[in-house]
Amino acid sequence: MKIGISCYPTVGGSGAVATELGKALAKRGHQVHFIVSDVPFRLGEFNQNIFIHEVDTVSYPVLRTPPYDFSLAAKMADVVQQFELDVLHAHYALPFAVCAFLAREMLRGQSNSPPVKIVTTLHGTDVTILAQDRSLKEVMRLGMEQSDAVTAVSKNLIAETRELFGTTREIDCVYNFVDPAQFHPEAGSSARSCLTSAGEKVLLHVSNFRPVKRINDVIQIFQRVHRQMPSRLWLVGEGPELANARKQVVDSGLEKSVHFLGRQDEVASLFAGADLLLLPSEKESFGLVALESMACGVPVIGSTAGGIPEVVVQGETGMLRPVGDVDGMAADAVHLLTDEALYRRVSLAARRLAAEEFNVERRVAEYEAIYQRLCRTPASV
Ligand code: GMT
Repeated sequence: MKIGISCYPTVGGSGAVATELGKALAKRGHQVHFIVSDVPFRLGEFNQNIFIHEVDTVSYPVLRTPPYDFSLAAKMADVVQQFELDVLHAHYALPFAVCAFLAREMLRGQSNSPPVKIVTTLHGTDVTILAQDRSLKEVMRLGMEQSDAVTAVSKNLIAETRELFGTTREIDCVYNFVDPAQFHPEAGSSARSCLTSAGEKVLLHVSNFRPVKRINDVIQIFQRVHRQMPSRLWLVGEGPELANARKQVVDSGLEKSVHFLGRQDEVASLFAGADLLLLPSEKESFGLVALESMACGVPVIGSTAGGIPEVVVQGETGMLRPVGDVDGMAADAVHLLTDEALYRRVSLAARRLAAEEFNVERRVAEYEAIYQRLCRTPASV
């Protein structure tokens, strides 16, 4: 099949999932066209089935901001027509689903082939944050209604979407996935030997440092653990809460034990070098980082927000507490780090669950089945 993918290419879980999906589809012999503002950050090595189409924007003094969404829709239409795409897959409802709809409208009546099928994947904050704004909500509703299929990355996100939009439309749950050959336990991690001394435990947090990630809680949990055992905290990523986090670390006197590692493209070895992942988020539709961490055999200490309990099995592959319970999360972390047999059991179970239940092959086949189902049915327009 010929599949177009649009996503945020430079940061965040939705871009990572879209890129890994494109790579996996290309390996399975599909022709994949990324229609994006930039080269996706996880693209990696050359694949002859992958094509990148960068969106150019127009600037003109009358325009206060370049109309990126219109340029994207035009580029989508161009690529659909030129390469005769079967499917346009929008990762994140805004703007991608709506731009895909515009592109299909622009091509209406221009060829004898059936209109391109639109698949929209809801990733989380498109529903839980952006759609809280009434005007954006209605634009997003249009994007969903005009999609031939809508998927969401967890059952919890489907429930939230149904409740917020009052819709009963079919939404397929396709969980995020991981490649266990890429994310796996690693003996003698170089990150660990550079950044820690013998006998120290490593707690890791990876995010885009948005308020929903509760970085303040991450540091508070670490502070409590640090009081009880030699340990380090690795903070990976950047975003609006970074400055506050730096201040909190200094105010807590933890500068020597907390490492701000900034944005990293190659996160697998950082996961593999850690003992625990901290994910105390306020909202989290799935928690791709939790899955990647589990695949590396690193248990998750986190909150019960959103879809996290669908990924992290309480007491088996990690430990979860209600949002904000930093004392409980710190106690769980200490418990896991001090009971060797328990840690080994949880770490093995985490690795197994990630590699089996959330294996890239299994989940990509689900997307493939959706594309095939749509392309067999008559067009919805
Ligand atoms: O976590 C973020 O803020 C980034 C966001 C994104 O859209 O890139 O991630 C969302 O999509 C990921 C991939 O499906 C999910 O694993 C994350 O849980 C989800 N983030 C939230 O719901 C906050």
